[in-house]
Amino acid sequence: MNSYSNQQPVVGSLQKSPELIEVQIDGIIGPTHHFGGLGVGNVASLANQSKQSHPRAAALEGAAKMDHVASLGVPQFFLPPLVRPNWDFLVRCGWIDSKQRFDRSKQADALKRCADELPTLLSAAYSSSYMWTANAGTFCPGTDSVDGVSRLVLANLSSSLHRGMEAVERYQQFSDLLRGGENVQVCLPIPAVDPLRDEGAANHMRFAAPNAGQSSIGLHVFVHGSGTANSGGLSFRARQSSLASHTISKFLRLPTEQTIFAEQSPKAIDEGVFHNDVIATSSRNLFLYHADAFVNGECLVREIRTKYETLFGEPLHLIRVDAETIPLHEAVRTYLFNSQILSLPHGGMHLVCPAQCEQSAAVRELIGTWVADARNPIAGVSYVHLSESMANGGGPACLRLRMDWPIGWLTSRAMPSLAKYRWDERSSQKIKDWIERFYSERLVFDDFQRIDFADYVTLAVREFPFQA
Ligand code: SUG
Repeated sequence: MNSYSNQQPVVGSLQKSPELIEVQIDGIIGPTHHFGGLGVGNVASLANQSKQSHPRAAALEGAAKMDHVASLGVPQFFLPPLVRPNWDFLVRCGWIDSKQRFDRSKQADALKRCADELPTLLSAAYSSSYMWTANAGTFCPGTDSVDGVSRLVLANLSSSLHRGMEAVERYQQFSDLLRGGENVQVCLPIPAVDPLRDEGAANHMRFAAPNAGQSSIGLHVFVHGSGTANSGGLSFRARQSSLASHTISKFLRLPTEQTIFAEQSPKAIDEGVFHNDVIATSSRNLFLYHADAFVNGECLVREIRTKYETLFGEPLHLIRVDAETIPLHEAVRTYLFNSQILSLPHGGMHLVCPAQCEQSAAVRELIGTWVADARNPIAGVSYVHLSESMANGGGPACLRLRMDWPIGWLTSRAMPSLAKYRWDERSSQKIKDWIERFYSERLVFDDFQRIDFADYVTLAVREFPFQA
């Protein structure tokens, strides 16, 4: 076994692709979407624990966001929901014997006992957290890696009880999505152990030249939390470890001059910044960040700027938001930095912000100044309602994995699954019909202990119109 035993066979020949296109891949919000209070350091999830959820409205909100992004001319894809409850998880936690896992009366008994005795585990087994696809993994196009191979490394999500189970199923889905792709590997997560806890693209930013045709390389910034617990007696634990970020950068075969590591401010983590994408974001030549996001923030920004200008010979647009303008807690409440920055096909960038940003006068005005300022690439803004996902700490950018694909993939006949998972008018309508048919309007924790409910939500996912 060599040191890259996690590596999958390379498909196709080694060839650098000259041009990349940014695509968005959203996870469909599942029929068991609920408020389990499971999000580590996630203040919205903790505050809304046990409230009644609205799975149908949640899934339709997610679908409306995809409709909107696709209508802007941006390539939009989706991933099917996963089957929940996750019986493998319940077997491994000892609630049902593996030989009896298909026995309905044993299942019914397991659900009831787990609900009574360790409800948190049952909530995790039913979680729809796979919907936040930004945490699925970290992608690097072959244009950036020293061996010219594009890689997606799935995230182990080992900080969270309910999220650590997503990776294997997501690995299968991404392998299907990218099947036949030239020179690409979908890779299993790095080991799911505490020192290697990895949260995927939510803690990663890729900077690039302003126009895709100019230069295809990228500058990668990996963001991690502090080593152990937060300093100063603070309460939330960092989800991404430094060792995981370094391991992923090596796995992706990135050259040192295209890699930067940054540390999240413990104070920000403690105010609910459980992922970097809650407080900073980027796209190509734009860096949008809160002044209190990082340890030694100004030093980091200088490093990013210097490396960027050396690599691309172009200025980097920096937009810094100070605490006096938007305090950390307001940034977290409105999820301003979790807006999606889209590069539109005819030029310019467009922000897709949570409706909470529009409802805050200070944030709305600030966004207005960015749009009006012709010196930065932001040309427009729209606001989307994601009330159910937001109540679990998931904004527009959490719901999607952004990937810079070689442009040829979009028309490649060798990649049949891309058409299957493309979000267009036809798939959108079929999926919305399926949501209307199967999703309940309201859901509370007690539903989880009913075997007929478990059967029903399992059937719903099996009837999803676009299966792998
Ligand atoms: O991991 N919420 C998710 C939200 C993920 C947001 N993603 C990004 N920032 N990219 C999380 O904390 C809450 C589930 C619950 O409480 O039931 C949850 O998992």
